[in-house]
Amino acid sequence: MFDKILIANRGEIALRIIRTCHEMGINTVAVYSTIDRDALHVRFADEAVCIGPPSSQESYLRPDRIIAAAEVTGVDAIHPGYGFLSENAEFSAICSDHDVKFIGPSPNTIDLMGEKSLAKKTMDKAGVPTVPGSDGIVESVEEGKAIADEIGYPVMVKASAGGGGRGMRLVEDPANFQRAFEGAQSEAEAGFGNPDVYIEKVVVKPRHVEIQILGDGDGNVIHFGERECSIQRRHQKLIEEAPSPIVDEELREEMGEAAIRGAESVNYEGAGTIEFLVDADRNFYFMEMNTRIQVEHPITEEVTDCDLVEHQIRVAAGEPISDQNITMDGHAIECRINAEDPFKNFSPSPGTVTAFHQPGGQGVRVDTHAYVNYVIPPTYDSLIGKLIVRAKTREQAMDKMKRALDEFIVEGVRTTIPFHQQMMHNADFRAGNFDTRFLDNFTMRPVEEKEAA
Ligand code: MV4
Repeated sequence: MFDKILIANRGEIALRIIRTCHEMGINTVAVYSTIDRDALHVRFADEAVCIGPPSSQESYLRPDRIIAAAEVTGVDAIHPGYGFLSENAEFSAICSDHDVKFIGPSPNTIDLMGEKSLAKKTMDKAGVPTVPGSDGIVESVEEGKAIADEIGYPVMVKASAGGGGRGMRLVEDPANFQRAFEGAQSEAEAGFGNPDVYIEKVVVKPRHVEIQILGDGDGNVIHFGERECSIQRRHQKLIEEAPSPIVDEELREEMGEAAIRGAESVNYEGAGTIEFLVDADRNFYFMEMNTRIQVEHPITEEVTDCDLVEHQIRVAAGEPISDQNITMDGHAIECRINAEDPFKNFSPSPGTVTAFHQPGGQGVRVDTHAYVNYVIPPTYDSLIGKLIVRAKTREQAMDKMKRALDEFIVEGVRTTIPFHQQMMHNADFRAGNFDTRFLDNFTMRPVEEKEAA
């Protein structure tokens, strides 16, 4: 097992990783930018190294500075968390060049899954259901139009280097095809330096259901059931839950088997997520694979009673997967608490947290790096905490979430807490009646302010 791990991240996920390391008796090294010098990950790690100014480009995204910190402190491994360098194949390769274990998949696997069209082909070959569409990259408008005519409109033009909703165009009819196709190509070129696009039939009113997997790099893969990304806004997830209200034991087994086939076909190592679109008839189709630990991993931990970060560390250290019999029990929900104003289009609300009280009680978990007088920098993402509840049933979990949200006090900045309170009372959400477009038809009900903020 490793003696010392460097955490190449900040915020709640850095704390999350440090916690598991310390439970495993592993020493930790934090890295931080100058604006994070008072952050809790710096305080809770055994050692900390400053890696640059606030800009991510000059700090958390600098492989050279992170490797220098790793060499100075003599770590065995680097945990990248999510975001930043977590899905950067080059960084994974640089780590292995410096004899530091990257806790995650190989550079080849990261590259393969990052190239969405190739990832889809790989999954298709492994027998994972995919959405009908082009066989890989489409080179010209004429070729694209012919494919669209064959599969039928509406179609989706997707950037192969994109993902998470970036570089995607919906085309309703042939008259709009050329504009959408060329628009997607130039957006992809501008955004990712790669104009490649591919085409798929549109899955209407899809739901986003993903399977958590873990591979040991020797062809053994297990799954931890599904999560549903219930409520999202402009591809930003706000509420996730496990299990999905539309997945029963039979569908779980089918999707789990498909995810395992896909991951085994690439000898997957580490934790990963296979994302599916699920249509109204509960057909499921591969969408993307994430090669990192995800923000919403705690809901899976709560219903499977596993520590996914511990699993990541153990497979990275070369241990075989021990837990072969994972089952889901109960229901977990996560609400993302962002420093954003839900009454003002979720506009960012950085600043000083003047009061902070987090909820507790049975079945309540808060993963956060915030504290009283913490200054939320405007520099990074707006996530300041995750409120996770777990109960026997979905209904009880929603009621517990309501209660926990009522106890959550954050003053000095606006947060998404009022949004979540309204969602927990929303009849459609409560009935499990939603899809990925739910928020298109939702506006916040204005509420009386208890007090001026
Ligand atoms: C789709 C789709 C419908 N049909 N593909 C959005 C994120 C990117 N990973 C893929 N996305 C979608 N792909 C086909 N063939 C609808 C979406 C989509 C979506 C998916 C998951 C969660 C939220 C979404 C919001 C809008 C569109």
